[in-house]
Amino acid sequence: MTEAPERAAGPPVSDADPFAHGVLLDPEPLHQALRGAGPVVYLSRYDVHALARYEQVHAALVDWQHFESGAGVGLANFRHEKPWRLPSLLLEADPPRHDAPRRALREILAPPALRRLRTTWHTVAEEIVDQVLAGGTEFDGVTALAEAFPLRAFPDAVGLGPDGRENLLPYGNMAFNAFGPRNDLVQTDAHRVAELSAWVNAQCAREALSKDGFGAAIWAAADRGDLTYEQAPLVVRSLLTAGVDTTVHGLAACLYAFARHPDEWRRLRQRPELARTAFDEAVRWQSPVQTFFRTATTDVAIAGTLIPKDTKILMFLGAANRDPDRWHDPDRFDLTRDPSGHVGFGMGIHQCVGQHVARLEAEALLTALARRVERMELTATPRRHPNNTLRSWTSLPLRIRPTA
Ligand code: 8QM
Repeated sequence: MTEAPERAAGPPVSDADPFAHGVLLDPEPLHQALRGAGPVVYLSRYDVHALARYEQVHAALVDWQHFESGAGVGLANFRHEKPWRLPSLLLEADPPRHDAPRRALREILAPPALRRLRTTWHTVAEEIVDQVLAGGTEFDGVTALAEAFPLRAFPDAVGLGPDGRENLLPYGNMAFNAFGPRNDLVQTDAHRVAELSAWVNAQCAREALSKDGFGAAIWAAADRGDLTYEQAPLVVRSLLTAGVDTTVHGLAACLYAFARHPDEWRRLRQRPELARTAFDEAVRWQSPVQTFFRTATTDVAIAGTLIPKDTKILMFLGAANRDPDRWHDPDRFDLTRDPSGHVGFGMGIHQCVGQHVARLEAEALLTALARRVERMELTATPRRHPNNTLRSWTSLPLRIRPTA
């Protein structure tokens, strides 16, 4: 009896480096090659199996029983390597330990809990847009809008004090690099790990937080016994790690999309209620979080390829979000499509718990812009910033035409 040929041959092998600067800055060519090579590709450089097609990425995301998060969702396997910080109780945990923190945070960030933020954030967004337009019609969309708005709205909503907020983006950049290999991007920030971690950890204490924010709500969940007092500060830390850079680069993706697609901006201006769909379509199209790993809990087959127990699987969310077998004309930013089902927020039990917060931020900023801006265009090539996980930007040089 001979083995089935595909089994004997094993999966296609690639020596590509998904974390090389060139690939991080322009990932689509690699994504296309990996999707084309097969449902599973072995990446020899990192000794991991990779998934780039929607079907397999989706299947791995929803199967937490075979693909665990507790061994870390980066390249490092926490069963063999010491993590750079205490593991997250949400992202880097599996049921049953994952469930109480998840339930507590889900309630705190659910749409009903966000209702009182809506008016505040629409006002903040209008102030920021007015202020930017008062300064002229040419500006950098990253600093003036994509960073400025969430950096004002979100830390206030968490209840952070006024000092040290400039540490949030560098901390996030470091944390998202840490999911990748220990390459030059990780080395560059190595001298700031202790300082930035100390600042973030200090902000998670009850005394550091206002009485009425998400942070206080997390501590109140501990008072009710929904969380332990040991868990509360780590759940606050999740907000500070996951809640800033992701939104900044999601909003930057929106600005980039609309600057490149003036017809879609016209459509949004006619129907501002499309703002949330526009944000999800931008998240699909750009995938601010590009990749995450899982670890096989047992020997498990994916599309006929054996993934050995305790080895890492790399999921290309960005590639799945542009898989032509799932999406019509996937490279097109298109407000008439239904982007739901994209895996830019993940899928399954770990799917982004802050997605309603992110959508509310996007809705506030995009509707404020839609009211004041008739057209936006790029005046120079936008610049991306390489990060091992995030598709991030340093500048989007924009020129806008204000409404009459
Ligand atoms: C990524 O610390 C955390 O809990 C955490 C960090 C990063 C993320 C999620 C959670 C997905 C945005």
